[in-house]
Amino acid sequence: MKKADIRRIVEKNITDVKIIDIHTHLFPASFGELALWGPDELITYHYLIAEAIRATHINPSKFFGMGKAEQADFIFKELFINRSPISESCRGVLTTFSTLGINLDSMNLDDFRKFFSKITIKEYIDKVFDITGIEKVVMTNDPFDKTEVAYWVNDIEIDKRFISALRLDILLNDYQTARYELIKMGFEVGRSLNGIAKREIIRFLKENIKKTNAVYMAVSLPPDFKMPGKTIRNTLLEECVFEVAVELDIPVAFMIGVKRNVNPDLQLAGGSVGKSNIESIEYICQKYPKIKFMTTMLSRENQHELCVTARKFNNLYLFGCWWFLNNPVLIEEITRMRMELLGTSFLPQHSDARVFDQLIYKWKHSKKIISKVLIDKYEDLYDTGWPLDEETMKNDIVNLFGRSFYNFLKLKL
Ligand code: HDL
Ligand code: ZN
Repeated sequence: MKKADIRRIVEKNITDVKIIDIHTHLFPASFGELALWGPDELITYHYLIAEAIRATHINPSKFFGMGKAEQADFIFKELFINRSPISESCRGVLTTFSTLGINLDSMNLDDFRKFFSKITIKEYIDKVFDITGIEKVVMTNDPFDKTEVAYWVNDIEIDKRFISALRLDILLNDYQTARYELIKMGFEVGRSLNGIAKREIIRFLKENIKKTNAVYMAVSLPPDFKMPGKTIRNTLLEECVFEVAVELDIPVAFMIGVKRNVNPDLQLAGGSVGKSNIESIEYICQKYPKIKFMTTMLSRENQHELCVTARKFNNLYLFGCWWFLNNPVLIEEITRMRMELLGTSFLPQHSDARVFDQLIYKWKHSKKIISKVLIDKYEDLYDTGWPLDEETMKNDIVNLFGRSFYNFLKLKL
């Protein structure tokens, strides 16, 4: 192989690779109003709401008083017409439209809406999976979300491309609310978190994992999350969640560093980021060697120490450039750091998509950056004289876009 072949081989294999997207907020078409798609959902993504309110100083309650189409018209005019749509979230919308073959010349949102009026959601989901090469998406399934739970009750048919993950934010971050709901669901969880309550919570976890066929349990945690320590959350984690993780050999995903409602006026767009405590990760990996911990942290400042920690514990699996890190400059920096410290034993990206259309731009943008990093790393490798070959490179790329998720977590999907 010549050094000049590396670019072509990497670009071809990254273009063709089948993707497993291990963290999204997507639902199959059978979940009705929960399955979001189309230009108005795409343009009113909470990232763009935050940018539009910042740019225009519109009163948030005035903005949220508008209907969905009116909000989309407002954002489109303010961020895509009156200003250069140069932010990553704006650029993403345009990447999606142009990848779908929509001509942007008119920059007329009603024109763009016409494209979507001719296609059903099922046809569109097939089209998006086809364009992106995504094989599976992992959902975020909240057992306390009444709207979602209603869909699970009547034995709904689940599109095989959608895999479940049990999201435990309410249980672990708002136990009083969870306890109240658990009692209504028929679980015996009294005032104190005693033996009976813990057994009932374990039953709740196992029943929901079984019902949804969840492949991991996940929780997002604030920057002040600390283990060890005598808190309700830590007791629930160590004496319920981790018990189930060991018994069912199911991974636990920690997503650490989110400050919810820093500006509540922005609703879902009001969350922010804080540097978190890496010693807590060291503690859980050390104390629970049988549990596989998938971890992503939201603060850029945590990334290097997280990579080093992953070198210390082979039950720690890093994934994605989450949320405020899902920008080209940080995806490149973090992917380089991980590859140089961990080889290929991590998952560079997940989409976090809430709207189907986002899969198109989030993956197109990330593939371009991961490709650039890989070409650079392979060229460095080539210079050592190591006999690089196309098969090995292809295998690395298949791993980096999802197979390592299966292998590391021994998932038989
Ligand atoms: O907690 C999470 O899973 C985050 O991804 C939030 O859903 C956040 O609002 C988001 O969509 N980030 O991309
Ligand atoms: Zn998410």
